[in-house]
Amino acid sequence: MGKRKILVTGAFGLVGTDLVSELRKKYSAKDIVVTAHNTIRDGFDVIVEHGDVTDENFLEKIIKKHQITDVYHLAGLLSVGSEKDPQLAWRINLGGLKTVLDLAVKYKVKVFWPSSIAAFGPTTPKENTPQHTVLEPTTMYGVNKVSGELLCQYYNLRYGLDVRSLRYPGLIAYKAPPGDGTTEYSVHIFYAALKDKKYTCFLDKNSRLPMMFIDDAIKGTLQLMAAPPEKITIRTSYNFAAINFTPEELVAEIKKNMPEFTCEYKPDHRQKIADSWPKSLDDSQAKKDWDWKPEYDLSKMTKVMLKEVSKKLRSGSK
Ligand code: AKB
Repeated sequence: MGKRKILVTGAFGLVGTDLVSELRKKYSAKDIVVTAHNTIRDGFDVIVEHGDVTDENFLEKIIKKHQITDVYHLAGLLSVGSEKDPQLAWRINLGGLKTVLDLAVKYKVKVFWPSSIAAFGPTTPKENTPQHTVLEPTTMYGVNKVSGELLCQYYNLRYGLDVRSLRYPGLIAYKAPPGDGTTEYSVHIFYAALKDKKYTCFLDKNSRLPMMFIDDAIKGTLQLMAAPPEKITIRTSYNFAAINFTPEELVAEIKKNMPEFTCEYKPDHRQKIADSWPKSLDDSQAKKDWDWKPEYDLSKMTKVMLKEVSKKLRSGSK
């Protein structure tokens, strides 16, 4: 494998922020390019290109200029944001992906694109959801994810494109603020616990969902991208799992460290989205193909989140 030049879109989001820090341990600052919307401030010691990632000319210019070999295409709207504006979600989530895939074929670039547990729907088996199963999501975000997965597989079959994907569960991270998603209650809760000692949860206390600490997610993403192509047997998107818990279980874990913390539950429109998703996933294919193994359980993740979010709040950053 020759010298790699990496492009990350959506680099300022929850996944992108941690991914770029981890990539920086392996690659020099001049070998990583991130795209940023014009309004976003620069925050990394890597090359920042300002522009709109759905603009094909902009992306093509960057890929050519920096001779990009690998793209992590993370830019997109999450589940709640997509329900607010389904037309925009289609344009960004699907239109953006199609543009990246077309350019990747043209310039022989390797692609990572995140799918999500949102690809599943109410008719999918909820427990230990298999890799190959019913995909009938009822959210625009989920429709984008299933369409995107099929598009990735098609580009691999039709054009031989090396595109790889993971069905991310709810991701819990502290470096970047949470986006407009459903599983994001599990990030907001830490800020509220440390600032106000109380939180009002927008999901029911018994809503069990698949979740993962960000360090595991980044480790798995880089492992998948580093695996030899012959090991990749799934070109739609791999089931990817670590832990699963309910809001009530997370609250109990936070209370072990902060007994004064209280939480009340006021489920809103986001409950319907959560109810349409699985409770746990079978990720044996990822384990078999590229040795996937998570490290963080609920207790370890909670301790790190409390420590790091508290440090962040003390330092005054958001
Ligand atoms: C969301 O809740 O929208 C995301 C996801 C599970 O893809 N965190």
